[in-house]
Amino acid sequence: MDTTILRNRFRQQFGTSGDLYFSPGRINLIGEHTDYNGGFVFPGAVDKGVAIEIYRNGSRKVCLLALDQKEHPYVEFTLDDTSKPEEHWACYVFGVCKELEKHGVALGGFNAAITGDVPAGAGMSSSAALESVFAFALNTMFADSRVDKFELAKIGQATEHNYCGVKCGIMDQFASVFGREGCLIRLDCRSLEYEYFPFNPDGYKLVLINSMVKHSLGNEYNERRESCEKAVALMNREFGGVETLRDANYQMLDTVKGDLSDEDYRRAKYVLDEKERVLAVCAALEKNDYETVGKKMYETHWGLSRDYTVSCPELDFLVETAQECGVTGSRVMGGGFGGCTINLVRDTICEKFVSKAKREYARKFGIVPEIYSVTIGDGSRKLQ
Ligand code: GAF
Repeated sequence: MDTTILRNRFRQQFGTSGDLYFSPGRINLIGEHTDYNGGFVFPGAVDKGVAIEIYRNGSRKVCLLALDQKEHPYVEFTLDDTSKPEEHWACYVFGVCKELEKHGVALGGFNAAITGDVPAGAGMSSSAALESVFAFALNTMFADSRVDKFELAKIGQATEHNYCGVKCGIMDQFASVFGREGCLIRLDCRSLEYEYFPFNPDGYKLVLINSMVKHSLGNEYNERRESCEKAVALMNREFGGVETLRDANYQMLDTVKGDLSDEDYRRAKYVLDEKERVLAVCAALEKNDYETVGKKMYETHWGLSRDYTVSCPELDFLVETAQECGVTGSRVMGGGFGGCTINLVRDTICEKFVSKAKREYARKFGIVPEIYSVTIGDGSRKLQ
């Protein structure tokens, strides 16, 4: 990312220069809404993210300038404030400060300027990138990097839970902190064991299509999580040992079906289905069998659309268009309710698919979707 503007604006605003840090957004090949259910996910960091310039100011004040915010781009709070700022974007930084302090980090005040190139609301985790970049930078500056990377990811997640109203899982922050160039991360969200998985599918590309329907996770996301928790509580009462849907199976779920609403049952069933799909994708990737990977991606999409109900007509249309074009795999990516589809596309049909998707989508919805070809990059880091 070119940081020239960031540097200039920082100097203009604060009259000094500081250090630069970067954290990326993420993609996820498969394993959606499995993270808070103790399951597996398959994310990777991208080459787009959030960059900050930051400088200790020797006071207790935090002064933030968000270059990409049109309204209220400048916010100040102090480290002693107990209520969060009014500007939603600043709550992410406030939350990270509070969560780092809970980890015993003695923060001092700082000035920071923020910019990014992850499209907001596209399902690529711009918020996790923002949390991670501050967690990483402040840990470096005020704690000599004493807080380990697992805790940094959890600090981002706790920020979402406690200051931003989203009861998210760990996937996004984990991918942002732990990303590695050219690799997907197979992450077990129960144990946090993870493995880097070189991903360079010969003859295929990963392409994101942004429906431009802005997703914002909140109540609807939290409701999905509650549905899963209801099913877990019932199965645990009946069978014991069911802490998350990871511990459940179809037979258990069917036993408690009568006590669940149809909606809750279908959501829990989607998670069990997705659990199996992720394992199937792992096996297929070992054999470079991308056709099976793609088939599972489509299954995930229709599960998310029909059972988990986190899709929308625009995303369904993009996936149907992919299917018509013979794209290997396509599905909504991330929390849903808008944002991008992720597409596994053979090189030979990529151009044709992209231009058809753009044309047909614009014709039907009157919006031209943005296209991003995916480059898998490194996680949180200090820039030189
Ligand atoms: C969002 C959340 F932040 C993640 O934790 C995850 O649940 C994802 O939606 C769905 O897989 O990105």
